[in-house]
This record gives sequence, C-alpha cells and structure tokens, in this order.
Amino acid sequence: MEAQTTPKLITIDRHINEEQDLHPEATGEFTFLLHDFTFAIRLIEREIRRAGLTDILGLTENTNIHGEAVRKLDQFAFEVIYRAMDHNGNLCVMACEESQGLMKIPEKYPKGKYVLVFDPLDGSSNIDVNITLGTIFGFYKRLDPDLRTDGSLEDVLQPGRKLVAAGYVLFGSSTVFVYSTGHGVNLFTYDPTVGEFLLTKRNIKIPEWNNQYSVNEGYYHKWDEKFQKYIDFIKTPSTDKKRPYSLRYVGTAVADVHRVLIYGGIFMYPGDKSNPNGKLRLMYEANPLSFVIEQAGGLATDGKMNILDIVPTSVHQRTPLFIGSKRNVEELMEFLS
Ligand code: AHM
Ligand code: MG
Repeated sequence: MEAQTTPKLITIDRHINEEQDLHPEATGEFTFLLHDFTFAIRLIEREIRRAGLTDILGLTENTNIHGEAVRKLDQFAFEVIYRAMDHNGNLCVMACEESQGLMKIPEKYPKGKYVLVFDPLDGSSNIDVNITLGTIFGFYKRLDPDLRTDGSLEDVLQPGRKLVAAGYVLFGSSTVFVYSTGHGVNLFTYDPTVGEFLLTKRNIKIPEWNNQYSVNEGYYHKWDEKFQKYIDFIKTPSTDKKRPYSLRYVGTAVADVHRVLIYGGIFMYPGDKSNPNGKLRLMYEANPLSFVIEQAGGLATDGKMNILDIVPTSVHQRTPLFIGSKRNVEELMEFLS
C-alpha cells in the first residue's frame, strides 16, 4: 500500500534542529540549551496540572525580592529551571525574577557562551484560582563568546534587540510554547500523552489592528491625563462601529499578550503616579514578549521608545509596556506624544 502524504509531524526538538540549519555558524550548543529548557517546562507543566491535587497551593513563608509573596509553584518553577540549566556547559550566568543577584553556574560545571533571563511563573496571583500562568524566557550571547568564565552583569544587561531567542510558555486550557530565534514566531502545543511539544502554528503574524484592549483599569485615577484621554477615546462609540473597544484582562501578562498575538489589539501596563515605571520587569517580562510580538509584525514601546532598544541598567528594572498590533500601538502613540 502506498504511504499517504500527511503534514509533517514536527516536534520541538526536530524544529530546533531544522532551525539550526538556518545558522551555518551554529555549533549545536543552542539546540542543547533549548532541549534542556523544554525539559524543565515539561516538569513545570506536570506540577501545574497536579497543583489542585497536591498540597502545593498557598504561600511559602518567603517573599521575593520585590516584597511580593512567593507561592510554592513559583519556587518550584524557579528551582526546576535553574537545575535543568546549570550543568550543560552552555550558559555562563542566569538572572530571574525570584533571585536578587545574578544566578551563577555552580563552580563544578563548565561555563558557556549564553545567558538566560527568565520569569519562572508569571501571573502568580492567579495560581490559587486556576487561571492561566506562564513562563517567560530570553537567551543572549555573552559579550565575549570565547570566554569560559562566569558571566558578568554586563553580559546580562543587554538590550532586547540583542536577544538570540526569546519566548514564553502559556499554561492555559492547553500548554503552548511560543518562541522566536529572529526568524518568525512558531507555536507548539503540548501533547501530554506523549510528552512532546508539536508544531501547530508556523510563522505567526499578529493582526494589523483589532478593537480589543487590555489594561488594569482600576488604576485609572493614577494615570496621566494623556493616557486617560486615550482610554476614554477607545471606549467612546464611533459611527463606523470600530469603537468602543472591548476590554479583556487576565492579569497574567503572558496570557494577555498571547491573546493579543493571536487576535490583535493592545496590552498595556503604564506607569502611574505611584509607580512611574509601572510593574513589569524589562529584562525577563517586557523584552522577551516584545521580541516575539515584533517578530510577528507588531510593536512594543514604553511610551517613548521601542522596548527592544532600551539599554538596561539593572536586572530588575521596571518599564511601562504598551504592546500589540501595529496600528493599535500607533494610535496610542498619537495620544501620548
Ligand atoms: P508576577 O510576575 O509577580 O506574576 O507579576 C506580573 C503580573 C503580570 O503577569 C500581569 O500583567 C500583572 O502582574 C498584573 O498586575 P496587576 O494585578 O497590577 O494588574
Ligand atoms: Mg511575572
């Protein structure tokens, strides 16, 4: 019997290998890195899916360096990623939301040429209510790739434009892994029965515009007048029926940005009177998300400049974030300028 022609069954490992062929200079190290990273993600996914069944819900006695309560799943995700990535010889340093300083590679393991920044579990206030969580990540090449010493602060503090790969994992009704190495954005869906991420959407393009917005509007009274005027505008009905926009807000940045990637529209976390730089962290939240959205044809700004061009000055710095469809972000910018 003749074999049927079926669409290619592409696992994430196969895709990573095929992408490597696009980079003639690639040594394969990066392929190993992503392989180990997806292993950590599989363990986190398993833990999240069991969260309601085990005693893992609730606060640890600790709070993280931002004074926020760290929940047990955050701690688990943080440790699993660190332990899956600390020994493969490809990283020289890591930085993440849950750790005050840089996370060094243990002395006994070799150091490599890549830097990992990550938010192990984004949307932690949603853990106890079974609402979508995420993991955000970005990889940089260290400034001098020939060094085999510990990575430095300078190696970490690179603008988002320099990311060699970035993406996020969304633990929603299914688990999806979305990432880009600078050649478009691809989406993989997790099949728990075989433990594999399978390519389900290739080269995703964000819609040019949509009448959906996403922001925590409870802070309206603290916003500056220009931003308030924009929000008033998009809520005012227009004769062409394009307005009012609809509001969607999950409170997990990964989920809100993922919806914007697929449906279009805009997600915003502005600065306000009490927090001029907003809440989201540049290095491991705004940058990777902006990298993906820009690769899909969208835009991300802090209100003044492109997020990816900001030169970071500290690992945990915050930034206002306005991200989404090109025409939505441009419309907002007319109000802010
Ligand atoms: P987290 O990393 O501690 O979970 O905080 C970041 C989250 C984002 O996912 C989300 O966009 C934002 O906090 C929601 O904040 P707010 O509750 O102020 O709307
Ligand atoms: Mg976060």
